[in-house]
This record gives sequence, C-alpha cells and structure tokens, in this order.
Amino acid sequence: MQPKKKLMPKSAFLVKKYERHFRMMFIAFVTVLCFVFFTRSGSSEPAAAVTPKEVEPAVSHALAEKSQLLKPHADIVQNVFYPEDDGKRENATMVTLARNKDLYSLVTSVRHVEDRFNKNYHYDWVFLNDEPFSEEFKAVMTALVSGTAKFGVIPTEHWSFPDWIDQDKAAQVRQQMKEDEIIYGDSISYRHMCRYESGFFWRHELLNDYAWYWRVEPDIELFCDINYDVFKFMKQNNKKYGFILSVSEYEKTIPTLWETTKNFKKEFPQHIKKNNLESFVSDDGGKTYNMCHFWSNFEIASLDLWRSPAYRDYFDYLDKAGGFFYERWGDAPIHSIAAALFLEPEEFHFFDGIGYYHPGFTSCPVEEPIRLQNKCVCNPAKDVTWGKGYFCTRQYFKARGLKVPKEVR
Ligand SMILES: Nc1nc2c(ncn2[C@@H]2O[C@H](COP(=O)(O)OP(=O)(O)O)[C@@H](O)[C@H]2O)c(=O)[nH]1
Ligand SMILES: *[C@@H]1O[C@H](CO)[C@@H](O)[C@H](O)[C@H]1NC(C)=O
Ligand SMILES: [Mg+2]
Repeated sequence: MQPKKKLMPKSAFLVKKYERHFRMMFIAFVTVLCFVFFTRSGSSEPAAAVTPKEVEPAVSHALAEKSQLLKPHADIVQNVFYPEDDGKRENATMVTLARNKDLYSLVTSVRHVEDRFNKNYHYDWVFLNDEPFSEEFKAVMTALVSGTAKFGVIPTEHWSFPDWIDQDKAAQVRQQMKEDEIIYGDSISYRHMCRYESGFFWRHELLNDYAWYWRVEPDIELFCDINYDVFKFMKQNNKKYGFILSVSEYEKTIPTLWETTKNFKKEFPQHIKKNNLESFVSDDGGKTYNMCHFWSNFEIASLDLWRSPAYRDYFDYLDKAGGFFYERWGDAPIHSIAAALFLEPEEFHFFDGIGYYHPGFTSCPVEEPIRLQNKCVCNPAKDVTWGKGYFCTRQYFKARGLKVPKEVR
C-alpha cells in the first residue's frame, strides 16, 4: 500500500502538468479524424446546402466526365452524347396528374425519380388535379421533392364534356363497352383524363414557365441511376420526344382514330413533316394504323411540341370528332401519331439504360455492363422492351433504320 500511495500523487502531478498538452493533442487528433471523414464522404453530402438552380462544386464534380460513361448500344446507334454538367439547369419540370387518393401509390414513384435522378438536379415538380389537393398530399410531396413542388387545380373547361358531345350517345357507348369488358370502357373520368393529357396539361398555367417536362405516374419504378441531366440531354441532342416502352393499342378503343387522322392530314397538309416517322405507326404508307404507340406514362419531351399550331389543330380536330367520348381514345396513341407526323425521325429518343416499370410491363437494360455501371436492380429476364408482336421498340428501330442490340438479335 505504501509504495502505491507514494506513486499516486506523482502520476496525478504528471497528469496535471501535461493536462494542457493531452487536451491539445486530443483536439488535434479529432480534427484530423473529422477532416479525413468529411473529405472522403463529402461528395455525397452537400444536398442540404444546394439551391434549386445551382449545383455545389462537389456535386458537379461527381457528375462530370460524362464522356467516360459507357453507352448502351441504343445510344450509340441513335448517335447521342451525354452533356457535361455546367452547373446550370434547363427550363424543365416533372409533371404528375393525380387524385388525392393516388397519394400513397405516388410516393414510391416520386422517391424513385428523386433517388435515381432528381436528387442531383432539383428540378421542380408540378402536380395537377381536377380537385384541390389535400393538405396531406401537399405536405408529403413537398417533403419528398428536392426542387419546388407546385400544386395546380385544373380549370373545369379542361375537364368536362364539350357542348357538341351528345350525352345520350356517349352514355350508350359506355354501356356497350362495359358489356364488352373493355378496360376503363365505362369510365367517364378516364375519358376526361385521356382528353386532358392530350389537349390540356401543357396549357396549365403552372407549365407556362417551362420548356421541357418529364411525366411521372403513380406506381412506377426506375431501376437504374441516371448519370446525366436528361433535359440538357434532350436539348443538346436536338430531341423533342423521349420514351422507354412502346406497345400496341387495343383496337376497340380507337376504331375511327386513324380515319379521323387521315382526314386531318388532307385538310392540313402544311402541318405534316416531309421527313417524318409515320412508318412507326403505319406499315402501309399511311393507309392503316398498326396500333404502335409510345407508352405515355413515361415521357420526357418538349412542351413546344404540343404548343405548336400543328398539334393544336390536330387536337381540336380530334376533339370535334368526339372520339374521346364516343370511343375511348387514349392520349398515348394521340401523342405518338402526332409526334410521328410533326417531328423528324432524329428528334425522337428511346431512353435505354434507365430501367422502368409501370403496372403491366418492365423495361430492363439488356446489356450487363450497362446494368452494372448504372447500378440497375431489375431482372433482365423480365424485360419486354424487345418483345415481338405486342411491343413496338423493334418497329421504332426499323422506322429509324437502326440495328437492335446484339443481345436481342
Ligand atoms: N386528377 C385526376 N387524375 C387522374 C384521374 N384518373 C387518372 N388520373 C391520373 O392520370 C394518370 C393515368 O391514370 P392511370 O390510372 O395510371 O391509368 P393507366 O396507367 O392507363 O392504367 C395517372 O397519373 C393518374 O394518377 C382522375 O380522375 N383525376
Ligand atoms: C422557360 O420556358 C418558358 C416557356 O417557353 C418561357 O416563357 C420562359 O421565359 C423560359 N424561362 C427561361 C428562364 O428561359
Ligand atoms: Mg398509370
């Protein structure tokens, strides 16, 4: 006990003597640790400080070197390049049409798009509804979106029967389509939705501020990282309409759409592009419709395409013919036929390497190196992009005179 007692005061004295040195060494050690930690993880951390229209240097550094990205075959043959990040944003927004009851099937869609793309770019997001959005809907979406979330109500005149529609005739059609078990055949709201997505979403005042949009629907998934700004990509590659999946329309929903389109072509020949992509939608030089259309639940496109006099005349012509209510015309075949007639083939873009799901179908990149580079989580066995018969990606490649990837040849 004695020796110990003797030593105690001495060590206590030593600690006391060097206390300031120990403290300073400890502080220096922690500082070095923090420095190492933050410089190593810093590139994925700065999101909180980023303002919507600017990127912090760390982010733009992480997104630079686009020329190093491996291209899927489709991007090689479509002859596109990935834009370098200059820290500037395009004049673009996400846009979603939804009901309040869609909230919890939409949260996952928004989260997918944010995680795989928008967290790096902070584009705005416009939500549109034929009724006012609930406080809950607005609070949840505002929390999820990294840009500014905007909420718009659709004016009644954009979501109602035009006065030239014969209500009895329209009701009879709905009854008949119900008996024939045509999907959404007896729905009034689905018809308003299709007419709205065709003729009005791009006229909503909240969209006046933008030149580009990306349409997002409830229940979709994105399977891969998108390593470049898709809007800058569209602009710099002179693209006007981008899609992923393309499928065949159910003929019973559009019996007279092609005849009506042919009449429009006769009356407005000045609107039809000489060098167009009509061969995507017709196999016989325009005589008949082959039912191919871009699946419009995913679209990255130019708003000016729909704002053009050609498309306004086309929509008015179709609307007067009444097929939204006397049949069940969808916005997908209408967008596709219009784009095919009013754009040049080079203005279309098939987005590969992104991986996409909307209830019904999955698109998963067929090239393994692309799936690995883009950190895709889809099962390539589920891909229907290159399916024959019902699916139309092959038709698009044929219309553009391009070779399909060797994996699916
Ligand atoms: N506000 C509103 N949105 C709708 C209505 N019906 C459909 N939508 C939206 O329109 C888009 C297409 O509808 P959806 O049910 O996904 O149709 P599907 O993909 O053809 O089966 C989705 O974004 C829906 O949220 C409606 O009555 N009101
Ligand atoms: C964005 O596009 C809209 C519609 O074309 C236009 O009115 C607006 O001036 C553009 N804004 C910018 C910043 O370019
Ligand atoms: Mg849908």
